[in-house]
Amino acid sequence: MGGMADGRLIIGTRRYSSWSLRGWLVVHLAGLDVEEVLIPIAGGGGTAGIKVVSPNGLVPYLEHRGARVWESLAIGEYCAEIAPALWPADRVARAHARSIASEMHAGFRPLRMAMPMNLGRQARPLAAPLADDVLGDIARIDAILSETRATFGAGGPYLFGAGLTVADAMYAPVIARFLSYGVTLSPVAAEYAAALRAHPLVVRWYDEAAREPAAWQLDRYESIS
Ligand SMILES: N[C@@H](CCC(=O)N[C@@H](CS)C(=O)NCC(=O)O)C(=O)O
Repeated sequence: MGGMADGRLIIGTRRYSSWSLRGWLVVHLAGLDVEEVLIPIAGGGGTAGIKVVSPNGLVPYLEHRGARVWESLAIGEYCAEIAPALWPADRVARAHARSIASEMHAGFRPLRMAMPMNLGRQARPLAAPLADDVLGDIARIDAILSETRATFGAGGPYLFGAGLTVADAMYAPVIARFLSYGVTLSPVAAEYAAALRAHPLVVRWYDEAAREPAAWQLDRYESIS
C-alpha cells in the first residue's frame, strides 16, 4: 500500500492467468502508474483472496484514480481513453479491432478448455488428437490474425502495424497457448505470433512468470499431457 501510485492492478499467477496478461499489457501500454498486486490463483475460479477484492471475483481488476474497472475488455477501453493509440486511428481499422477484440473476449471456449495457458510449457503438443471444435477455434483465430495483418498491418509487425493495440493484448494469451502446445499456424499468423512473443512487455511477463515460486504451480495444469 501507500507510495505515490494512482491505484492498483490486481492480477493472478503470471504462468496461468491469461486474462491478467491482457489487463497488464494494456495498463503498461497506457503507462498507468499503478501498484501491481499478484494473488496466486487456486484454479477453477476458487481463489478466496480474489473474491474479496474484485467486484466480479476475477482478475484482472484495476483501481485507478477513483475508477474501478473489471473485465479485461473494459480495462482495455479505459486504458484507451487515456492512451488513444491503443485503438487504431482509422475508423474502419478501429471497427475491425473492436470486433476481433470482442470476438476473443466472448468466444473460443473449446480452445481455452483444451489448452489452458501455461507459460512453463514449450512447444509440446497435446497427447490426444484435437477435437473438431478446438480445430475450428484454431482455424478461426488463424484466419482473424492473417486477414487483419494483411488488411491493416502494413506499418509494422503487429495486427494494426507498428504498435500494440487492445486487440493485440486480447490475442496475446492465445498466442502463448499456440506456442506452448506447438499449434501449427499459417505463415502469416506464425510470423505475427513470433513478433508478439518478442515484444518487450511480453518478454517481461514471461521472465517474471519464470521467476514465480514453484509452490504456485497447479497440478491441474501441469499434469496435462
Ligand atoms: N471475463 C473476465 C475473465 C477473467 C477470469 O476468468 N479470470 C480468472 C483467471 S485468468 C480468474 O480470476 N479466476 C479466479 C480463480 O481462479 O480463482 C475478464 O475478461 O477479465
